[in-house]
Amino acid sequence: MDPAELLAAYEQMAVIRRTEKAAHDLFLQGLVKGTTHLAAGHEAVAVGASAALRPDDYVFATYRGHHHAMARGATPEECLAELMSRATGLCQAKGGSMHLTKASTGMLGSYAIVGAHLPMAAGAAWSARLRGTDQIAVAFFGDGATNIGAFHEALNLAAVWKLPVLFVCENNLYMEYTPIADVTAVPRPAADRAPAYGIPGEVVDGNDVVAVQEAVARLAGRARAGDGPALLEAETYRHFGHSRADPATYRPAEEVERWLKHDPLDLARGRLAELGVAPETISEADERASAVVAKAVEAAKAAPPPDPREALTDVWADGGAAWRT
Ligand SMILES: Cc1ncc(C[n+]2csc(CCOP(=O)(O)OP(=O)(O)O)c2C)c(N)n1
Ligand SMILES: [Mg+2]
Repeated sequence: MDPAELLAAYEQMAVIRRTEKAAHDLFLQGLVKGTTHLAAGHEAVAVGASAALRPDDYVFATYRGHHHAMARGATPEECLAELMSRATGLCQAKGGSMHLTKASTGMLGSYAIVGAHLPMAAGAAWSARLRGTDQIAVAFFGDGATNIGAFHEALNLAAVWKLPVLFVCENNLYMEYTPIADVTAVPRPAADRAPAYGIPGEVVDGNDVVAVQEAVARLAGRARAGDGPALLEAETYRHFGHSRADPATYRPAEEVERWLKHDPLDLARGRLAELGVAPETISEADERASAVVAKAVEAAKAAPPPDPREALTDVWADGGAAWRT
């Protein structure tokens, strides 16, 4: 990334960080309907990958997907309004935190069933190949998904059919409250499984936006050229608990401290300084990010609830209700 690209990536991560903090605060104020799974700490995976993708590529995420939605063009205001069940929400309040979707920018959804979207991403990649485009699909998922059947089924078929799909694991060391290492037979829950399917498996520092961008660009290039899928394991850590108001006390204090010192925003600031970007320029990006999110919070709070008469619109592709009978 050149300095301008890295600064833009930094600002996008700063916006996501502040949006997640706002979502946490709004949840504690009782203004968020349903649960939230915040991605503060995971920003570099979404922003780095997005910087390496084309606008027409497809992205699939999990219930921990706010960062992916925003990296793929959803605004903080749309996301916060969705969390708060407002008419102006990204999915007009029909999705909520766990289902952020923006099909117009290739963000083909956030999925609450662990592992469910990996076969779907393979399907999207297959459709791209049938249609003769050179789009690729990317599925982001947690370390816990690597012990789910759908993960193995998707990898196998994607490898057999050489589909243009990337599987990107956000390994944050925990599946809910269980350390992934306690329930997995290999040290690298994702990358170590890749040889079983004959595809490349790589590990990347998921908190380093430049490293993620470079790895995804390389693996996306392979997939686009017809060389098939790959599996990337991005090491990262969540700053909040698993969901809602989980204080995450099951994580050792030294581990938390170590990872907080390896913060994606700090790393990007260090890289910007190495490239000669002035501290004031970085502060201005932070100020813009704060202003955008503060405005988004106020706009989402002020937005009206959805009209009950629209409860059944946009829930089926043709808008009809024939499927219900
Ligand atoms: C098939 C399935 N089983 C169980 C659950 C309950 N569940 C929700 S999140 C989660 C942990 C997943 O951990 P991981 O894949 O590491 O993702 P992370 O939350 O760390 O991002 C579980 C078990 C679920 N949603 N789907
Ligand atoms: Mg996890």
